[in-house]
Amino acid sequence: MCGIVGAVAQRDITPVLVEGLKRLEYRGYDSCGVALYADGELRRTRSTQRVAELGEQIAQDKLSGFTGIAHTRWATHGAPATHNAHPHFSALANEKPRIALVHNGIIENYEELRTELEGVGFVFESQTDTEVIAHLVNHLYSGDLFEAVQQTVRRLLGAYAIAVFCRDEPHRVVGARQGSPLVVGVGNNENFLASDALALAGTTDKIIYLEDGDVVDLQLSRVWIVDSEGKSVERDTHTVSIASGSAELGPYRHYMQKEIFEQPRAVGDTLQDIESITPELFGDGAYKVFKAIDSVLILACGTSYYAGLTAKYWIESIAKIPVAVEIASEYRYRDSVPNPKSLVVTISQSGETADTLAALKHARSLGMSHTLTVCNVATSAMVRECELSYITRAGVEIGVASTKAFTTQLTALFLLTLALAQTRDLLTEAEEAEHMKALRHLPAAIGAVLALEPQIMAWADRFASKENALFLGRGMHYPIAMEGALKLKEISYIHAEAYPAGELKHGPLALVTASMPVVTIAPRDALLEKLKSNMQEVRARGGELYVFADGDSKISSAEGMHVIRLPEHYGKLSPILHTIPLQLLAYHTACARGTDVDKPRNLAKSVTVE
Ligand code: HGA
Repeated sequence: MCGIVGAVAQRDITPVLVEGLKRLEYRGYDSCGVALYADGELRRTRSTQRVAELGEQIAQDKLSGFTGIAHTRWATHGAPATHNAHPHFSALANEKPRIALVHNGIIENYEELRTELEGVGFVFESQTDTEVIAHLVNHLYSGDLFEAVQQTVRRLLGAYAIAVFCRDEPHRVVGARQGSPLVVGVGNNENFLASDALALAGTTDKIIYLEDGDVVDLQLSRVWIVDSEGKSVERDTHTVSIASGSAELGPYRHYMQKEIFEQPRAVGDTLQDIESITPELFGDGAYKVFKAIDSVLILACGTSYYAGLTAKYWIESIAKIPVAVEIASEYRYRDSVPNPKSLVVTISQSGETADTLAALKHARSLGMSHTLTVCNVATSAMVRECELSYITRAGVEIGVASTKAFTTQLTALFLLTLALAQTRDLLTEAEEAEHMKALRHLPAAIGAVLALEPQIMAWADRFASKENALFLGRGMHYPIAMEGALKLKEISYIHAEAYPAGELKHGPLALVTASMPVVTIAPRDALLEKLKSNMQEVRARGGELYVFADGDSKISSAEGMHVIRLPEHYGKLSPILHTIPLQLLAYHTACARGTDVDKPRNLAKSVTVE
């Protein structure tokens, strides 16, 4: 989603701003822009092309300066067009622009503010909600930008991270956040702002994570933060190491392919040489929390939601604790019956997913104080907000369609299942040893599934000409079928739906014809015989089956039935292995259709707006 970079320095900071935007590019955006202070005035370059082209345009425009802000925009209000791209300027009538501003998030009361500001003479150039903030800062400005921004944010409803600077105070950038991430990068006689520390890799590794309600004043050798009450606050400075190498594509065609093939490493790293199961893997005090709870409420969105649904099968079967899984954006707006003894588990790759963060806060406001997050970013808001956490070690995930983040989430959730079972004396030493053995072997088992790529590519060529597909699974493989369908629709734009196979005859069978491929996840588990009957229902209607079977199941290819065999059945961890071929099928189908695999249309990475 949108990205922010800002800087106040004594050198030309254009390269820092452009490089920062490049590092945030993978999140998806539709336009970008940079504004700088130069020769006594504000100047900007904006583009609906890629950041690389913006860089060229900046060079042509001879734009340079010591103070500036930059942005990648993923439109929420107003079409993706140059006039809606950030930075937005605000000028008083017949004057040159005085305020430049970039914004991530959504201002909910923008219409009312717009009417008010138009009433006092401000002229709007865009359809964005953002532009009202720029004019409001200008309206409230009386010589002190920091003061004006503090007054401005008191009038805003919604979510925002902003960076703003003023022509009349050129050695100052002011930032503020509420519900959208923003960090300060501390430099040597220069300071920076960014929506993610990743943007500042190579510039500074000294990072301050701002909290909701904070407003920060950045000057050359001063970082001053006030909280939502206007009180001066100290926030810790962290030294972060950001592996810039992870952004290299290496021998792969796309980041998604690279990330699919990184899964043995990512899952292995997530298991971190764990010798045995203990609740403390989730943080100090986890044992007490796990003892105190009587149910689990999982809150998540998209792919993470499917990880949560899989975990429900594991936790209820192994730890015997009732689990509810809710889509975060729905949960926060519905009347629910809160259980203070529930463990609230949030799942988010970035730890900044706006819907999930809001759902977490909502659960807490209902009196549920036991919170745990499974997250890929140790420094994220989600980890800071939760009592307990497990950090997956997927590494930076650049492809918008999540792959290694999903399988590492599943790995972490399986560990959580075992820790919960142990706390309830439902895990014998022998069972623990057996599960640990399977977990340790998991990276190698994933490697064996990845070797099926050539066979899956052959299927993908056939899928490329389809417009619809059905995915079937049963039991704990039903959420994997949903994830497979989501992957296919996200990147190949083929309409795909998933059903628990037993539901076929209750409706979707009406869609089955020879032109509808039916992807079936067929592990050798207790439901296999039932599943085979469901497959017959498809065949009897002329439907074409594409079956991912386990090596030790007796399903063979026949007319209208194509079978790819995975290694032998992998027990409770089978959903992780069965995810891999579905990722490869989606990936190669998208390649065959020539879509933009890493940046699918209309989608963005780390969804930081509601
Ligand atoms: N609402 C603003 C910013 C959108 C955003 O943060 N996207 O991630 C706009 O539409 O320009």
